[in-house]
Amino acid sequence: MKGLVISSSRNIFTVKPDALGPGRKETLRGGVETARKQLTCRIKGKVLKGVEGYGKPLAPGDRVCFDWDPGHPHQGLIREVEGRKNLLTRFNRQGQSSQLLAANVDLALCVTTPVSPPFRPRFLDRVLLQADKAGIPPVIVCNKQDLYAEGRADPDTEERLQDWSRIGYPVFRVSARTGEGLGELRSYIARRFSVLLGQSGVGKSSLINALAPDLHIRVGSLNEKYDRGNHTTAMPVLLDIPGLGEGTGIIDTPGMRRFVPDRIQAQDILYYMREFAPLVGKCTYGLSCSHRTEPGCKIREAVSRGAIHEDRYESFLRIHDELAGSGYDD
Ligand SMILES: Nc1nc2c(ncn2[C@@H]2O[C@H](COP(=O)(O)OP(=O)(O)OP(=O)(O)O)[C@@H](O)[C@H]2O)c(=O)[nH]1
Ligand SMILES: [Mg+2]
Ligand SMILES: [Zn+2]
Repeated sequence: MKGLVISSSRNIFTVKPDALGPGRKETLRGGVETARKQLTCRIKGKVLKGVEGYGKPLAPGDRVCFDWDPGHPHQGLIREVEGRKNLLTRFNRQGQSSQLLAANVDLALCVTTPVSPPFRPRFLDRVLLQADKAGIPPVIVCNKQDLYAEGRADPDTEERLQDWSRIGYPVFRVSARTGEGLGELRSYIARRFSVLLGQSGVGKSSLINALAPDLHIRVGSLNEKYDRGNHTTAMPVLLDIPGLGEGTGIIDTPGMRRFVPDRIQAQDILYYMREFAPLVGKCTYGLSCSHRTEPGCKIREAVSRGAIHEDRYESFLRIHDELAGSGYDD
């Protein structure tokens, strides 16, 4: 039997079995009713082939093959994960391992706010880097537009949004509270699988509620409120959103305080920063240029003529230093 991973907590996975065709009801214990439900699954044996080296080996969006668990009635044993189209991860400092956030998605919705929590462009630059590395097209969603009217918004926000847009990222300005801008976002994500990413409190879960008020999912998943500052029990979860068209799904992820890029070597960052990438290797010192003090540096030249925003350059320097110093690259 095959199914879709909805969420994972420790070594327990929630899997939605594929709908069974006519005449195949009996193969799924409990009949067709079970086919629509979510099943609790464990992994057969100790490790899942091909996905060693991760804290939790499966992410929402993974497709798995499973059998019935002889030891646990109505539960499954996962024996295999199907090849992934893509995989979004981040580096977990505490666990010193990759944390899987989402698999097989079409879009990464990177959520930010002009204030409350404070606008943090550097956090977003890290998320954009990771999504581009994973080959998942990122989209920027600036939520809480209603706060502009209150005059509390960080004045840098609009400038950075325009710059991200200039370098090729779609930008949506929305408010989960007033509904502003949600129509466009709704049509953009319809019939696709997206993952929501962002700091705690930017309104990821509120956006899901606003985008799909008619959600028919388990109340537990929808109402589950991730404690800010305490992410021990929080986990990414896939929500089915049939109201936006067949095949629409969103993976809600726990709010993160920091985003440490995963499985990217310091010297490769520039390949995944869109406006830097065409300049790689063009400096006078070629690939050995650190883009800091060397004469004939094309990156710094691009910064001074405005082709690279100063703040993106600053993001590059900081991410580089963090990855170069951490020693976990593989
Ligand atoms: N003013 C305003 N507040 C909003 C908006 N969207 C969400 N909020 C508020 O922001 C707070 C956080 O919203 P959540 O949806 O829980 O944020 P989250 O990103 O899911 O947070 P985590 O689950 O901790 O990662 C709540 O108090 C919301 O009511 C908005 O568009 N405008
Ligand atoms: Mg949330
Ligand atoms: Zn250089």
